Amino acid sequence: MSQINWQVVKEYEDITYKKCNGVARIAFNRPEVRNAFRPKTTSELLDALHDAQEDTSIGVVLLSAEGPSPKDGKYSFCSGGDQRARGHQGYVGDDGYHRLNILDAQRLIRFMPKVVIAVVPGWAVGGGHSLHVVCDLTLASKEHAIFKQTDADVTSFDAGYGSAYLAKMVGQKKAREIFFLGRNYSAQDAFEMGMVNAVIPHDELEDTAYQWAQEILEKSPTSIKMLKFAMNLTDDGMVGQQVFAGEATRLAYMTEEAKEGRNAFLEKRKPNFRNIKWLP
Ligand code: S0N
Repeated sequence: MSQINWQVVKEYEDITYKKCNGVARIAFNRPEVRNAFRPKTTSELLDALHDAQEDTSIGVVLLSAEGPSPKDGKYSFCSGGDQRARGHQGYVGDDGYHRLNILDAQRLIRFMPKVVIAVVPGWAVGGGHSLHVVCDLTLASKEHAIFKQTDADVTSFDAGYGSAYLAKMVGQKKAREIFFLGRNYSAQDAFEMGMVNAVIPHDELEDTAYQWAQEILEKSPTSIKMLKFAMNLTDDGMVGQQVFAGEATRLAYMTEEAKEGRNAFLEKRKPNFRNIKWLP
């Protein structure tokens, strides 16, 4: 029995959202369709991710899933875009418009100055596979996790992080195999390929993820976020530089010279930086 005292943050229809002791847990909650996401699911996911980003008490986000399915008892993380919500041009929201908002969620996970851990209790398929790829770490159920790419079966493909970043992670040949053949891979296979950090007995998965989060929370927040952004930078081009540089600017704001620059402007005088050392 888990000792984690999760507190519900907000009630949603397609996800659950809880917090405990510096950790936010966001979980897909459509297990009857293997936790496929429709535009509503993604909007709710974005709302919760924004909240976790803004909450200064939160350092780690667990992206997980409820389950098992009431229909057949199978576990899933996420099976990607809900094929029933697909219209002529893509995934259609309640308002009738087609949305690509899963990509907003991917970017938020990628650029969030906090650690996001994919906690994979079962199927991670299609866009669900891509979500685990974009998370900082992945922990997978030894018994139930299955990784699979069906994008080329349903002509709904992630030609962004889900494929290109996967290739950086597991190598070009393996990534092409995963996408071109669409086979099932166990947690152990995924671990050996380098896309899963640890294979965990199913009953211990959530507690282990929480424990990993607590270990991360012992570290210096500035170090963790600068390291995350540094590791993203080379793959993210100018946007990666922008995100990293934003944090450098934040650190610069905390210096004496930043105070002098601001004060001089407000006091309508020339700034005096002559006392500031030009450090070697
Ligand atoms: C997950 C799979 C392999 C599980 O197989 P299993 O265990 O045999 O279960 P099933 O009997 O197939 O499924 C149980 C019930 O769940 C429904 N269901 C499962 N997945 C989906 C789904 N994705 N959408 C809707 N329903 C789903 C089944 O229909 C079944 O229902 P009942 O009981 O009523 O019959 C297997 O289910 C599977 O292969 N699922 C489909 C996986 C898939 O192809 N996903 C889409 C892949 N593409 C994306 O996700 C693209 C994402 C995307 O949105 C995107 C990406 C990049 C750029 C832009 C976008 C964008 O468009 O926004």
